[in-house]
Amino acid sequence: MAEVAQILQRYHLDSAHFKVERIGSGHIHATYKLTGPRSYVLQRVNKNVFTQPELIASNLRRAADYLKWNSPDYLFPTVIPSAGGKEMEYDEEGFPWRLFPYIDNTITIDSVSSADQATQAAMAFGRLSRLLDKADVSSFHPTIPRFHDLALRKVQFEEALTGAGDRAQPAAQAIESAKRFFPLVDEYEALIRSGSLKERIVHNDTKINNVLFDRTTGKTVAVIDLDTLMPGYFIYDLGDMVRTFVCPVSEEEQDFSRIAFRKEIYEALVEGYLSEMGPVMTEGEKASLSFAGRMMTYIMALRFLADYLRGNTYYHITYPEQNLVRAGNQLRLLEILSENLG
Ligand code: GN1
Ligand code: MG
Repeated sequence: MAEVAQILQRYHLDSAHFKVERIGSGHIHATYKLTGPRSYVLQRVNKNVFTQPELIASNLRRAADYLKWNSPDYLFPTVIPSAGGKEMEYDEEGFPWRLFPYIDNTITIDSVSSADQATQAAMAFGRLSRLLDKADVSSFHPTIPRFHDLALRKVQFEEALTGAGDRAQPAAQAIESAKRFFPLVDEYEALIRSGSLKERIVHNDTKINNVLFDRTTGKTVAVIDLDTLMPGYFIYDLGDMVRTFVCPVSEEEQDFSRIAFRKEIYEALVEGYLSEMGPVMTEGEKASLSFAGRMMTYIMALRFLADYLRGNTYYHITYPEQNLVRAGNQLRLLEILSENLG
C-alpha cells in the first residue's frame, strides 16, 4: 500500500483521506478502489504483459477524442491526468499506474443470471464497437500484438508443450483434447484470409464484469477494462461473451458436470449484440456468428493450457493446478458449444 500512497502524491491526493481496498477479479493488473470524499479507481498496469503501456493510453485518447466529437452523450471512462499532466505515472519498479474516477451508484456482476442481463451487456459492448465503426482503425495500435490470433496461440501452445517436461504428464488428457480441436485453427485462418471480416475497434475482453450496471435501475452505464481496446474482429467480442455468458459457471469451476449451454442466454446475447452491430456488419460477418464462441473458448483453453505447461508465468494462480483446471473447463465448454453451435 506504500506504493499507492506514493503514486497518489503525483495526483496531489493524500492517501490518508481514502479507504484503500483491492478490487476486481482480473488476472493481470492490480486494481484498487479509493473511497473518500470523491472516490477513485487506481490501477497498476502489468508491464510484463503490456510491454508498451503508452499504447493503451494512446488508444484510449484516440477513442475518447473520436467519441467526444461524434457521440457526445456516450459515457467513455477516461483517465484523470496526474498533477504533471500525465496519463500514467511510473513507480520505482517501472510499473505504470492510472487513475480513474469511480462512477457512483454502479455495480459489477460476476455471472449472468438472466436473459435480460445478457442482452443489455451485449448491447453495451456492441454499442462501443458500433460507435467506433467509422473511426480510423490505423490510428489505433495493438497493445498486445496478435492477442486473439488463434494461429499464434496454437504455435505458443506447441512450444509450451515441447518445453513442458514433467508438467505434460498431469495434463495429458487436456493436451489430447486440445489437439482434437486443431481444425478450428484452419477454419479461423481461412475465415481471416477470406477477408469477410472487417477490421474494427473491439474491446477484446467482454466478460460480464467489465460492464458497469446502475445499482438502482439495473441499466448498463459503461464498459470498462479498456486496455485491449484495439483493432481486431467482431468475433473476438461476440465470442468472449458467448464463452463467459452462456455457461452457468465460470472458467474457475472445478466440477465440469456443471458446465452447460444456456440456449436462452445465447439467443439473448446475440440479439442484443446484433441490435447494435447488425446495421454496420457485413454479410460475411453475419455468416460467422456461430464460429465466434467456439473460437474464443478454444483460444482461452490453449492459453490456459500453455501457461500451465510453461509453469504458470502469465495468469495469476492461487493453487498449482489452477491453469490446468481452467483449460479443462474451457475444453469441456468447447465440446458443449460444438454440439450446440457446430
Ligand atoms: C485476462 O485480467 P483479466 O481477467 O481482465 C486476459 C483475458 C482473458 C481473461 C480470462 C490481457 O483478463 O484475455 O480472457 O484473463 N487478459 C489479458 O479470465 O491477457
Ligand atoms: Mg481484461
